[in-house]
Amino acid sequence: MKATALAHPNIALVKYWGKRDDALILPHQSSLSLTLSPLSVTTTVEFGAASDQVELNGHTAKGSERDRVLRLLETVRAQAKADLGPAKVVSRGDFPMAAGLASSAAGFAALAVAGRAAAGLPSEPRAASILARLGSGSACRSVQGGFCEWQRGERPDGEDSFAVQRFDAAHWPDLRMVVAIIDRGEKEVKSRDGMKHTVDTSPYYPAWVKDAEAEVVQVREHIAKRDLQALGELCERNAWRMHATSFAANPPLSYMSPGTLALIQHLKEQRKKGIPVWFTLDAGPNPVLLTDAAHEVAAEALARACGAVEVIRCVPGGDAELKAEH
Ligand code: 2P0
Repeated sequence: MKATALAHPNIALVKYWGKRDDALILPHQSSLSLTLSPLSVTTTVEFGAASDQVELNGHTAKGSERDRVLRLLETVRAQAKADLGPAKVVSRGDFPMAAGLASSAAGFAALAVAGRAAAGLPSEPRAASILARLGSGSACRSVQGGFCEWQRGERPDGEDSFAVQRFDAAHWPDLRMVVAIIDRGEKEVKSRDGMKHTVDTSPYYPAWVKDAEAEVVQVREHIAKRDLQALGELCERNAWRMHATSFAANPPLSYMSPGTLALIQHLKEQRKKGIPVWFTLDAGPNPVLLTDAAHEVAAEALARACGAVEVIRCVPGGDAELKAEH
Protein backbone atom coordinates (compact mmCIF):
# COMPACT_ATOMS: atom_id res chain seq x y z
CA MET A 1 0.00 0.00 0.00
CA LYS A 2 3.10 2.21 0.11
CA ALA A 3 5.76 2.84 -2.54
CA THR A 4 8.46 5.38 -3.32
CA ALA A 5 9.81 6.21 -6.77
CA LEU A 6 12.54 8.47 -8.11
CA ALA A 7 12.40 10.05 -11.57
CA HIS A 8 14.58 12.47 -13.50
CA PRO A 9 13.33 15.54 -15.34
CA ASN A 10 13.74 15.63 -19.11
CA ILE A 11 14.67 18.25 -21.66
CA ALA A 12 12.90 18.09 -25.02
CA LEU A 13 15.12 18.13 -28.10
CA VAL A 14 12.02 18.27 -30.32
CA LYS A 15 9.41 20.01 -28.22
CA TYR A 16 5.77 19.48 -27.30
CA TRP A 17 3.88 22.73 -27.55
CA GLY A 18 0.10 22.49 -27.78
CA LYS A 19 -2.73 20.09 -27.03
CA ARG A 20 -5.47 18.67 -29.21
CA ASP A 21 -7.30 17.49 -26.05
CA ASP A 22 -6.85 19.56 -22.88
CA ALA A 23 -8.49 17.06 -20.49
CA LEU A 24 -6.59 13.94 -21.59
CA ILE A 25 -3.42 15.94 -22.38
CA LEU A 26 -3.09 14.74 -25.96
CA PRO A 27 -0.55 16.67 -28.03
CA HIS A 28 -0.83 17.94 -31.59
CA GLN A 29 2.62 16.52 -32.30
CA SER A 30 5.17 13.95 -31.24
CA SER A 31 8.24 15.05 -29.26
CA LEU A 32 11.59 13.60 -28.22
CA SER A 33 13.58 14.26 -25.06
CA LEU A 34 16.53 13.30 -22.92
CA THR A 35 16.38 12.67 -19.15
CA LEU A 36 18.73 14.69 -16.96
CA SER A 37 20.80 13.09 -14.22
CA PRO A 38 21.63 13.74 -11.37
CA LEU A 39 18.48 15.93 -11.02
CA SER A 40 15.57 14.01 -9.56
CA VAL A 41 12.22 14.07 -7.79
CA THR A 42 11.35 11.40 -5.21
CA THR A 43 7.70 10.69 -4.47
CA THR A 44 6.06 8.41 -1.91
CA VAL A 45 2.45 7.28 -2.24
CA GLU A 46 0.68 5.53 0.64
CA PHE A 47 -2.91 4.36 0.28
CA GLY A 48 -5.04 3.75 3.33
CA ALA A 49 -4.28 7.12 4.98
CA ALA A 50 -6.77 8.89 7.24
CA SER A 51 -7.49 11.49 4.55
CA ASP A 52 -6.04 12.66 1.24
CA GLN A 53 -2.85 14.63 1.88
CA VAL A 54 -0.44 16.03 -0.71
CA GLU A 55 2.89 17.50 0.34
CA LEU A 56 5.15 18.98 -2.34
CA ASN A 57 8.62 20.19 -1.35
CA GLY A 58 7.63 20.57 2.29
CA HIS A 59 4.39 22.47 1.62
CA THR A 60 0.81 21.24 1.70
CA ALA A 61 -0.45 21.43 -1.89
CA LYS A 62 -3.73 23.26 -2.49
CA GLY A 63 -6.07 24.06 -5.34
CA SER A 64 -5.25 22.85 -8.84
CA GLU A 65 -1.84 21.52 -7.77
CA ARG A 66 -3.48 19.16 -5.27
CA ASP A 67 -6.32 18.31 -7.66
CA ARG A 68 -3.91 17.21 -10.41
CA VAL A 69 -2.18 14.77 -8.03
CA LEU A 70 -5.42 13.36 -6.63
CA ARG A 71 -6.98 13.00 -10.09
CA LEU A 72 -4.04 10.86 -11.20
CA LEU A 73 -4.46 8.63 -8.13
CA GLU A 74 -8.18 8.36 -8.90
CA THR A 75 -7.16 6.75 -12.21
CA VAL A 76 -4.83 4.38 -10.31
CA ARG A 77 -7.74 3.32 -8.07
CA ALA A 78 -9.92 2.66 -11.12
CA GLN A 79 -7.15 0.57 -12.73
CA ALA A 80 -6.57 -1.41 -9.54
CA LYS A 81 -10.36 -1.98 -9.22
CA ALA A 82 -9.91 -1.71 -5.48
CA ASP A 83 -11.04 0.56 -2.69
CA LEU A 84 -7.59 1.68 -1.64
CA GLY A 85 -8.79 4.46 0.64
CA PRO A 86 -7.40 8.00 0.87
CA ALA A 87 -3.79 8.62 -0.15
CA LYS A 88 -0.86 10.38 1.43
CA VAL A 89 1.61 11.77 -1.12
CA VAL A 90 4.98 13.26 -0.23
CA SER A 91 7.16 14.56 -3.06
CA ARG A 92 10.48 16.34 -3.02
CA GLY A 93 12.79 17.54 -5.78
CA ASP A 94 16.49 18.25 -5.52
CA PHE A 95 16.67 21.14 -8.02
CA PRO A 96 15.19 24.65 -8.36
CA MET A 97 11.52 24.05 -9.02
CA ALA A 98 10.87 27.23 -10.95
CA ALA A 99 13.96 26.99 -13.12
CA GLY A 100 11.95 25.91 -16.14
CA LEU A 101 13.38 22.43 -15.80
CA ALA A 102 10.14 20.51 -16.09
CA SER A 103 10.01 19.62 -12.41
CA SER A 104 6.40 18.63 -13.06
CA ALA A 105 7.67 16.04 -15.54
CA ALA A 106 9.85 14.28 -12.96
CA GLY A 107 7.18 14.73 -10.26
CA PHE A 108 4.31 13.18 -12.19
CA ALA A 109 6.50 10.37 -13.57
CA ALA A 110 7.56 9.47 -10.01
CA LEU A 111 3.93 9.77 -8.85
CA ALA A 112 2.72 7.44 -11.61
CA VAL A 113 5.37 4.80 -10.91
CA ALA A 114 4.94 4.99 -7.11
CA GLY A 115 1.14 5.15 -7.36
CA ARG A 116 0.91 2.03 -9.51
CA ALA A 117 3.28 0.12 -7.22
CA ALA A 118 1.44 1.20 -4.06
CA ALA A 119 -1.79 -0.06 -5.61
CA GLY A 120 -0.21 -3.43 -6.43
CA LEU A 121 -0.26 -2.86 -10.20
CA PRO A 122 2.61 -4.39 -12.21
CA SER A 123 5.59 -2.37 -13.43
CA GLU A 124 4.71 -1.48 -17.04
CA PRO A 125 6.46 1.49 -18.68
CA ARG A 126 3.67 2.01 -21.19
CA ALA A 127 0.89 2.10 -18.58
CA ALA A 128 2.98 4.31 -16.30
CA SER A 129 3.75 6.68 -19.19
CA ILE A 130 0.04 7.07 -20.06
CA LEU A 131 -0.74 7.66 -16.39
CA ALA A 132 2.06 10.23 -16.01
CA ARG A 133 0.79 12.02 -19.14
CA LEU A 134 -2.55 12.62 -17.42
CA GLY A 135 -0.69 14.65 -14.77
CA SER A 136 1.55 16.62 -17.12
CA GLY A 137 2.25 15.94 -20.79
CA SER A 138 6.03 15.98 -20.62
CA ALA A 139 5.95 13.59 -17.63
CA CYS A 140 5.22 10.66 -19.95
CA ARG A 141 8.81 11.07 -21.22
CA SER A 142 10.36 10.71 -17.73
CA VAL A 143 9.17 7.17 -16.95
CA GLN A 144 12.08 5.72 -18.89
CA GLY A 145 15.61 7.07 -19.13
CA GLY A 146 17.81 8.09 -22.02
CA PHE A 147 16.11 9.35 -25.18
CA CYS A 148 12.33 8.96 -25.15
CA GLU A 149 9.83 9.73 -27.88
CA TRP A 150 6.27 10.71 -27.01
CA GLN A 151 4.20 9.45 -29.90
CA ARG A 152 1.23 11.74 -30.37
CA GLY A 153 -1.10 8.86 -31.14
CA GLU A 154 -4.36 9.01 -33.07
CA ARG A 155 -6.98 7.63 -30.72
CA PRO A 156 -9.39 10.00 -28.96
CA ASP A 157 -9.02 8.01 -25.70
CA GLY A 158 -5.23 8.60 -25.60
CA GLU A 159 -4.34 4.92 -25.18
CA ASP A 160 -1.79 5.22 -28.00
CA SER A 161 -0.26 8.49 -26.74
CA PHE A 162 2.73 7.52 -24.59
CA ALA A 163 6.52 7.67 -24.64
CA VAL A 164 8.82 4.92 -25.84
CA GLN A 165 12.53 4.72 -25.16
CA ARG A 166 14.52 5.03 -28.41
CA PHE A 167 18.03 4.87 -26.88
CA ASP A 168 19.01 4.25 -23.27
CA ALA A 169 21.31 6.53 -21.26
CA ALA A 170 24.36 4.39 -22.05
CA HIS A 171 23.98 5.03 -25.79
CA TRP A 172 25.73 8.42 -25.60
CA PRO A 173 27.60 8.75 -22.29
CA ASP A 174 29.76 11.58 -23.70
CA LEU A 175 26.78 13.91 -24.20
CA ARG A 176 26.44 16.75 -21.68
CA MET A 177 23.64 19.17 -20.86
CA VAL A 178 24.59 22.31 -18.99
CA VAL A 179 21.59 24.08 -17.45
CA ALA A 180 22.24 27.83 -17.33
CA ILE A 181 19.97 29.49 -14.78
CA ILE A 182 19.64 33.10 -15.87
CA ASP A 183 16.61 33.85 -13.71
CA ARG A 184 15.40 31.84 -10.69
CA GLY A 185 12.02 33.56 -10.63
CA GLU A 186 8.69 31.88 -11.27
CA LYS A 187 7.62 32.47 -14.88
CA GLU A 188 4.66 34.77 -15.51
CA VAL A 189 2.79 32.45 -17.87
CA LYS A 190 2.75 28.73 -17.08
CA SER A 191 3.52 26.33 -19.95
CA ARG A 192 -0.02 25.01 -19.89
CA ASP A 193 -1.52 28.47 -20.38
CA GLY A 194 1.17 29.63 -22.82
CA MET A 195 0.72 26.67 -25.14
CA LYS A 196 -3.06 27.01 -25.11
CA HIS A 197 -2.83 30.70 -25.92
CA THR A 198 -0.41 29.88 -28.76
CA VAL A 199 -2.64 27.15 -30.23
CA ASP A 200 -5.65 29.45 -30.04
CA THR A 201 -4.14 32.65 -31.44
CA SER A 202 -0.82 32.11 -33.29
CA PRO A 203 -1.04 32.05 -37.10
CA TYR A 204 2.33 30.23 -37.10
CA TYR A 205 1.00 27.28 -35.12
CA PRO A 206 -0.03 25.03 -38.05
CA ALA A 207 3.44 25.36 -39.61
CA TRP A 208 5.04 24.33 -36.31
CA VAL A 209 2.90 21.19 -36.09
CA LYS A 210 3.49 20.33 -39.74
CA ASP A 211 7.28 20.16 -39.26
CA ALA A 212 7.35 18.30 -35.97
CA GLU A 213 6.95 14.66 -37.03
CA ALA A 214 9.78 14.95 -39.58
CA GLU A 215 12.02 16.62 -36.99
CA VAL A 216 11.50 13.73 -34.57
CA VAL A 217 12.69 11.31 -37.26
CA GLN A 218 15.73 13.49 -38.05
CA VAL A 219 16.70 13.87 -34.39
CA ARG A 220 16.46 10.12 -33.95
CA GLU A 221 18.96 9.67 -36.81
CA HIS A 222 21.37 12.24 -35.37
CA ILE A 223 21.22 10.53 -31.97
CA ALA A 224 21.78 7.10 -33.56
CA LYS A 225 24.99 8.46 -35.12
CA ARG A 226 25.95 10.47 -32.02
CA ASP A 227 26.29 13.47 -34.35
CA LEU A 228 26.48 16.39 -31.91
CA GLN A 229 26.67 19.12 -34.52
CA ALA A 230 23.64 17.90 -36.47
CA LEU A 231 21.70 17.35 -33.23
CA GLY A 232 22.68 20.76 -31.87
CA GLU A 233 21.68 22.60 -35.03
CA LEU A 234 18.31 20.88 -35.19
CA CYS A 235 17.62 21.46 -31.47
CA GLU A 236 18.36 25.15 -31.76
CA ARG A 237 16.11 25.51 -34.78
CA ASN A 238 13.30 23.59 -33.06
CA ALA A 239 13.57 25.79 -29.95
CA TRP A 240 13.56 28.99 -32.04
CA ARG A 241 10.49 27.78 -33.92
CA MET A 242 8.61 26.90 -30.73
CA HIS A 243 9.32 30.34 -29.34
CA ALA A 244 8.42 31.94 -32.69
CA THR A 245 4.91 30.47 -32.44
CA SER A 246 4.52 32.26 -29.10
CA PHE A 247 6.00 35.52 -30.35
CA ALA A 248 3.28 35.49 -33.00
CA ALA A 249 0.42 34.83 -30.56
CA ASN A 250 -2.14 37.55 -29.82
CA PRO A 251 -1.18 39.20 -27.53
CA PRO A 252 2.45 38.12 -28.14
CA LEU A 253 4.15 35.94 -25.58
CA SER A 254 7.89 35.75 -24.89
CA TYR A 255 9.63 33.52 -22.36
CA MET A 256 13.06 34.97 -23.11
CA SER A 257 14.82 37.56 -21.00
CA PRO A 258 17.65 39.82 -22.22
CA GLY A 259 20.09 37.45 -20.51
CA THR A 260 18.71 34.50 -22.48
CA LEU A 261 19.38 36.25 -25.78
CA ALA A 262 22.82 37.40 -24.68
CA LEU A 263 23.84 33.83 -23.92
CA ILE A 264 22.39 32.14 -26.97
CA GLN A 265 23.84 34.76 -29.34
CA HIS A 266 27.23 34.27 -27.72
CA LEU A 267 27.19 30.55 -28.62
CA LYS A 268 27.69 31.43 -32.30
CA GLU A 269 30.98 33.13 -31.45
CA GLN A 270 32.06 30.15 -29.38
CA ARG A 271 31.34 27.75 -32.22
CA LYS A 272 33.49 29.84 -34.55
CA LYS A 273 36.29 29.30 -32.02
CA GLY A 274 35.78 25.55 -32.24
CA ILE A 275 33.73 24.95 -29.06
CA PRO A 276 30.88 22.56 -29.90
CA VAL A 277 27.99 24.06 -27.95
CA TRP A 278 24.33 24.56 -28.89
CA PHE A 279 21.22 25.45 -26.89
CA THR A 280 17.67 24.42 -26.37
CA LEU A 281 15.12 26.49 -24.45
CA ASP A 282 11.88 25.47 -22.77
CA ALA A 283 9.07 27.79 -21.72
CA GLY A 284 11.32 29.92 -19.54
CA PRO A 285 14.44 32.09 -19.67
CA ASN A 286 17.02 29.40 -18.80
CA PRO A 287 18.81 27.75 -21.75
CA VAL A 288 20.17 24.23 -21.61
CA LEU A 289 23.47 23.95 -23.46
CA LEU A 290 24.31 20.79 -25.38
CA THR A 291 27.95 19.86 -25.59
CA ASP A 292 30.32 16.95 -24.96
CA ALA A 293 32.32 15.89 -21.90
CA ALA A 294 35.50 17.56 -23.15
CA HIS A 295 33.74 20.95 -23.33
CA GLU A 296 31.37 20.99 -20.35
CA VAL A 297 33.75 23.10 -18.27
CA ALA A 298 34.05 25.62 -21.14
CA ALA A 299 30.24 25.63 -21.52
CA GLU A 300 29.77 26.32 -17.82
CA ALA A 301 32.35 29.13 -17.96
CA LEU A 302 30.66 30.85 -20.88
CA ALA A 303 27.23 30.52 -19.25
CA ARG A 304 28.58 32.23 -16.14
CA ALA A 305 30.37 34.89 -18.21
CA CYS A 306 27.00 35.66 -19.84
CA GLY A 307 25.26 36.15 -16.49
CA ALA A 308 24.05 32.70 -15.39
CA VAL A 309 23.50 32.84 -11.59
CA GLU A 310 23.67 29.07 -11.27
CA VAL A 311 24.85 26.31 -13.59
CA ILE A 312 23.93 22.62 -13.31
CA ARG A 313 25.93 20.07 -15.28
CA CYS A 314 23.94 17.00 -16.33
CA VAL A 315 24.47 13.66 -18.03
CA PRO A 316 21.87 11.34 -19.63
CA GLY A 317 19.71 9.86 -16.85
CA GLY A 318 18.20 6.42 -16.27
CA ASP A 319 14.69 5.03 -15.81
CA ALA A 320 12.32 6.07 -13.05
CA GLU A 321 12.95 3.54 -10.28
CA LEU A 322 11.22 2.17 -7.22
CA LYS A 323 13.04 2.54 -3.90
CA ALA A 324 13.08 -0.04 -1.14
CA GLU A 325 10.65 0.79 1.71
CA HIS A 326 12.08 0.71 5.24
C1 2P0 B 1 8.43 20.05 -23.69
N1 2P0 B 1 7.37 21.94 -22.48
O1 2P0 B 1 8.34 19.34 -24.71
C2 2P0 B 1 7.80 21.43 -23.74
C3 2P0 B 1 8.73 22.45 -24.29
C4 2P0 B 1 7.80 23.29 -22.28
C5 2P0 B 1 8.43 23.71 -23.55
O2 2P0 B 1 6.22 20.15 -21.92
O3 2P0 B 1 0.08 21.22 -19.64
O4 2P0 B 1 4.35 20.94 -18.06
O5 2P0 B 1 1.23 19.75 -17.98
O6 2P0 B 1 1.05 19.05 -20.37
O7 2P0 B 1 4.31 19.24 -19.93
C6 2P0 B 1 5.99 21.92 -20.47
O8 2P0 B 1 4.64 21.67 -20.43
O9 2P0 B 1 2.51 20.98 -19.76
C7 2P0 B 1 6.52 21.29 -21.67
P1 2P0 B 1 1.16 20.21 -19.43
P2 2P0 B 1 3.99 20.60 -19.45
O10 2P0 B 1 9.09 19.68 -22.69
